Amino acid sequence: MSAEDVAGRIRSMEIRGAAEIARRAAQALMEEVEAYEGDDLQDLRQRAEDARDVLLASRPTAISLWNGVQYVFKGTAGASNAEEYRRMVRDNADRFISRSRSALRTIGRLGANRIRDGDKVLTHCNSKAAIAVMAEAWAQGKRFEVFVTESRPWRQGVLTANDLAKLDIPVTMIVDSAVRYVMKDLDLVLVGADTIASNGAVINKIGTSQVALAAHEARVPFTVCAETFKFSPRTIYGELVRIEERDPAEVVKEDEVPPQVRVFNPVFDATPPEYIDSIVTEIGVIPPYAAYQVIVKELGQEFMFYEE
Ligand code: RUB
Repeated sequence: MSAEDVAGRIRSMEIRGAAEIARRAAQALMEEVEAYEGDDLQDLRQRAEDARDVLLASRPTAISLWNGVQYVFKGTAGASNAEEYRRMVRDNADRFISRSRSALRTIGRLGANRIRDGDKVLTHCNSKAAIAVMAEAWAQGKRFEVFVTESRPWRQGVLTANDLAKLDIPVTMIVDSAVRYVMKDLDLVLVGADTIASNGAVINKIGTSQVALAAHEARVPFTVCAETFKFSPRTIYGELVRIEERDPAEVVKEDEVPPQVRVFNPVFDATPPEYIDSIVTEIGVIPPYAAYQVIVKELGQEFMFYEE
């Protein structure tokens, strides 16, 4: 599939979720360079960089996409011919995809320790990392139930409810505004992340920060499940995370309200670190305040350059 096709599918939400968009972008870059039959390095480089720009523009908030793309281009500046460049992109993309899959398995194992028999867990939106944790705990024989928010306007909660029901995990769906009402009866909140800033703030599906606020009030641990490639090196440079706004028609159909009604549809929000109990990553369960160290130590030098 061309990068243009993949970017279109990311924009239309056919491909969604922070880790998945990063993996599919890496795959698309690999396919772009493989489809190039010539042997002109400059030409190939231009083709790959154009593909990169199209992919990066497809969804602005998730740093996973940017980190994944950076990973694919690692070392390619030193390629001396088209074949070497092609091989580097292919190897990097393969490595990124397999590392991201293995990170998900590790997060599942580490996060499962946080779930106890009889727990009532709440999750918001549809995060493969949060689901990996619940799937692993269930596979270990723990018995618990999960409250799933609807996650308006795209209703990713329906996907999550289906994912969990397939594993036989008992699920109760609620509307987003019922979160505070049920929170007093819950034991744990598990969510994913699109981006984690250097100060430990977590950017995830709109409404996540309200869930965190309700959890904080009710003293329910609020746990984020996220691979290290969700941490943002760009925030170390003081850059603010850009929150994507989508089409108002996702919230209300055009004929439902008169044209003078403005509809605001932000897709993500930021949960401050003080409401976050822990972040489950593939390198361990860490406090949100360790985000800076993760960025510097784990993402390493290769991510520490920055150019727009
Ligand atoms: C998805 C969302 C998910 C994160 C993490 O939003 O907010 O919680 O992307 O997902 P959208 P994962 O549906 O708008 O992409 O753990 O699968 O990477």
